[in-house]
Amino acid sequence: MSSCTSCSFSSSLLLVNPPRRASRNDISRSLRMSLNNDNNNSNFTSLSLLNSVTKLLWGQSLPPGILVASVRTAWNSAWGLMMSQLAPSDSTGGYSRPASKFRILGSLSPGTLHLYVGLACPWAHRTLIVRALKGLEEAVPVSVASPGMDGSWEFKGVGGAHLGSIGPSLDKANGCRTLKEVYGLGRGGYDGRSTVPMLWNKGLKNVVCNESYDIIQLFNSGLNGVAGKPELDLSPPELKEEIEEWYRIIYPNVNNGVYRCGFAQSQEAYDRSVNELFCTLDRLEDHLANSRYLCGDQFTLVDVCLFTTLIRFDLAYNVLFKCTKKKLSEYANLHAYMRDIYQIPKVAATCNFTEIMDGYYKTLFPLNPGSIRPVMPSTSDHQFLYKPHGRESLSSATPAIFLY
Ligand SMILES: N[C@@H](CCC(=O)N[C@@H](CS)C(=O)NCC(=O)O)C(=O)O
Repeated sequence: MSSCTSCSFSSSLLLVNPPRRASRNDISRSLRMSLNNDNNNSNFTSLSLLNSVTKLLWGQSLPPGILVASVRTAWNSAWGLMMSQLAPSDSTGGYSRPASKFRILGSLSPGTLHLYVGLACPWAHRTLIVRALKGLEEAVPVSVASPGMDGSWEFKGVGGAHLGSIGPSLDKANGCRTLKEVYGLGRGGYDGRSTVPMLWNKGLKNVVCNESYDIIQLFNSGLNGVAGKPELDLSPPELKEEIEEWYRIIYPNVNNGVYRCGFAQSQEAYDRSVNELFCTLDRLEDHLANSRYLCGDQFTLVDVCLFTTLIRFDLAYNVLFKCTKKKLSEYANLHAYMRDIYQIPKVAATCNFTEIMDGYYKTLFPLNPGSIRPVMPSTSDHQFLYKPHGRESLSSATPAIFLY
């Protein structure tokens, strides 16, 4: 007979010992024991205290009604408080992403740049892809941060590469322990959000930019003097308008759209976001039936922006952000398009699935309090992503990305 976890949970709640009155000595002995047991692990102290008091007052467990009602009230209040600070919302409970503080203004001296990224982050992933495709690895060295327990970025240098992909590192430019410390080194200090990607000027010891869209434009055309592939243009003048048009669609509805689903703080806000996300995916699915990339035959910056969300979709957003209407693997054209991009030389090495899954399921604590990481879907597996995509036939000529 198979056992059902929900049944065993509720039956354990019903195992209530007959209550007995606890003496003052009982309570103080129990509290002392619980504190001694927890000396090495302060995280569990309050939980053990609660357990001890509960056992003395009610036996093995709290009456189920009191337990559920009190945990629900405490959890809802804590969740509301955390979400209001981590994921600011508008008056309808919809997620409202804070604007990036550091934008690129004017020209830069290339010899002094250093890039900070985190591998779970789709915005940072954009910069790693364009850096690799343009051959900027030597000109713009990179430090790879990992998520810390409190959700901020730290340099631990451990975690490792996944199937030959890039892995976490220490801070190679400033030797800092956290990204917050690096931001703080900048002129005038800084106490705001310390986000990745972040481009740092080593000579001036200053933050240059922390907006991914600015950074990928700079990498594409602003550093050609030091790029290994200066001829490759991922935003050619004749496609600029079309690229911007697509970006105006995919940024709010897909790139930020998945976050709007996951960070929604009301049913109404979630319903609106999930509807806009899937309507846009349906539209992209139709478009990609006859077009190899978003702007026809040419792979551009807007494909990079779409790719970094798609590659995380079934791994994280489908489950954790409740983007559940469909899996990406159910969209034949979008999934093949994603595989096509994954197979462009150097792109696969920028995708670290272990870091992506750990980053989302273990760090976004308010959305996954138990930190349990689900099993990876087989359609997101490296071998599956290398299967033939059959999209060459949609190109009338060899795309520029394969020429240089
Ligand atoms: N608009 C920014 C967004 C960057 C961003 O939100 N990065 C997240 C990781 S996915 C981050 O570093 N969050 C840390 C924090 O908010 O403290 C961009 O596109 O570069």
